[in-house]
Amino acid sequence: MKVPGRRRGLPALVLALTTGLAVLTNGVAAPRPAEAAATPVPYSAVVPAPATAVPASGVAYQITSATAIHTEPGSAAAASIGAYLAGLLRPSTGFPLPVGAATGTTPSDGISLLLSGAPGGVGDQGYQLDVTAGSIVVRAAQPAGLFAAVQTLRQLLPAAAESGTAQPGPWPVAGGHVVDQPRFGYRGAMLDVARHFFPVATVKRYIDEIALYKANYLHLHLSDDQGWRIAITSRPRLATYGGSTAVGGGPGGYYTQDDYREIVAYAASRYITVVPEIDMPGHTNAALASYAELTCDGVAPPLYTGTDVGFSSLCTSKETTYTFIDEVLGEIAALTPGPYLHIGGDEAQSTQPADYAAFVNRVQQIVAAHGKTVIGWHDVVNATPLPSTVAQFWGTTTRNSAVAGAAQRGTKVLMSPANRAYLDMKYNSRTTLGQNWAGYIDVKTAYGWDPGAYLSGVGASSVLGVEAPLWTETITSLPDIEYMAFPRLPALMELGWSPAATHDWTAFKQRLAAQGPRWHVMGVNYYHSTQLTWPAGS
Ligand code: NGO
Repeated sequence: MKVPGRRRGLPALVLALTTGLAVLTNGVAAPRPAEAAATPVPYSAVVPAPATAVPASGVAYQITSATAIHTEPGSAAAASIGAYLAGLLRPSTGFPLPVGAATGTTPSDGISLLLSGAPGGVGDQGYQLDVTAGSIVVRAAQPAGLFAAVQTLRQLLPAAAESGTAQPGPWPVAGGHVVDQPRFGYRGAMLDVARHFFPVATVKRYIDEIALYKANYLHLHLSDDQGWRIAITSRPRLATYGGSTAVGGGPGGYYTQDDYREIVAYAASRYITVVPEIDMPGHTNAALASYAELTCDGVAPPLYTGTDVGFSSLCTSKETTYTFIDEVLGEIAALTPGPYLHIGGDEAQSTQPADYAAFVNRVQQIVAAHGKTVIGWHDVVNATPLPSTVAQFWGTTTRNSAVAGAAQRGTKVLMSPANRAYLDMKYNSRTTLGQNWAGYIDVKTAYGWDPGAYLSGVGASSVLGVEAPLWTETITSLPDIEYMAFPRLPALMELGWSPAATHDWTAFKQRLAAQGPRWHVMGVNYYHSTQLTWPAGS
């Protein structure tokens, strides 16, 4: 498939920076004002918008060859976040940026990442950031807060800081005081690796990209009609046969358990928790094709490479089905440190409603027995959700009485309205990738809703957070993924992180467009939405 948009190589950019030229969107080099690189990025350019940020005008900290990174003494987590920050900045700055344990509680130089002295309100994921001419000091209650602060700090540096090769600098960070914490605890991205399979390296790159916008969950849609993508020791044919194809008939693929562990560990190093999904009882043709005993008539269907939905079902009346689910979910639970197992549950059109409810209720018990919490697509509210079960809303209306009723009874809702949050929807009629069954979603539509007040009868206290799903019927490569996720994913992560009071399209579209030069330097193949005014270098 042809890759839409452009993907400009780094050499052109390096040349532009070293010659004092900026590359415009049409590829023509234009003079870069001498002072531009020295002007610090304002706090108003950070995505997601911090809860509070008070700039100190005229003050800046300069990262120089003398800058050291000091981390909380005795904290291996803080030390590795320090190493991560140094690893990000060493290639572009060329500075040594040594990382060591902080010596006092009131640092007077360098960049400090401390787990003491944060205001109580920052919680488990928030942080305080103070930038003066002499130092940068981050304080958080938990390492996740330090990691979030590092993402803010990255965005306060010139875009060239993201380069993999040495750049001239300078490297100012605007002075100011930030106290920041998320509105919702769960901010996720979903990648469908079933319709098309993506190698570990692609998933890692996507993890790095979503981390920059403070996502803290990665939901992997690991099975569907067209492919089973994780090796299960007790049922090897799921991966070797069920994983052998993809939409359109390509070769498919699957993660070994070591691959999956590698993804989980990499995500954890970015403070992202993996949520594995095994979709059931529908969306199961790949499993049924692999093991005939999972069908009611005992006949395995052929592998499927089309894009229809709703035709397959595990046999809900057979005990062997539940033995299978127990074995599969048991292995996945053992590989997954995070709290959630996603059981799908969507579009079970080939299962009778009563059978569906009984099935979901039983699978909830299996998941609980493996010590995990269920997430299901919101169809699961048609069963009897356990108090802990999370319903992921994927509808296209702002009214859903079954979901609202469940929320009133205590069910938490994860918001992924398909006409706002689905990254596989086309931007407009000219977008070559993606689908349009839920409508077109340009950035303004992706940003223009309030997760805490969107669904009638589902108030903010019932909302666990926001997730941006990317289904991959038409998506086959990393550039495709990037093109659909950027710039919409940062918009959705801002809805999940930033206080409702910051919601303002006019201000948002400026800070979002300010990310363009950063994506350019990072080599992200993003969509240049005409709803934004992209700055030079985007
Ligand atoms: C639906 C369907 C998926 C499709 C997706 C495409 C859900 C939850 N089930 O979303 O199987 O891939 O739309 O947009």
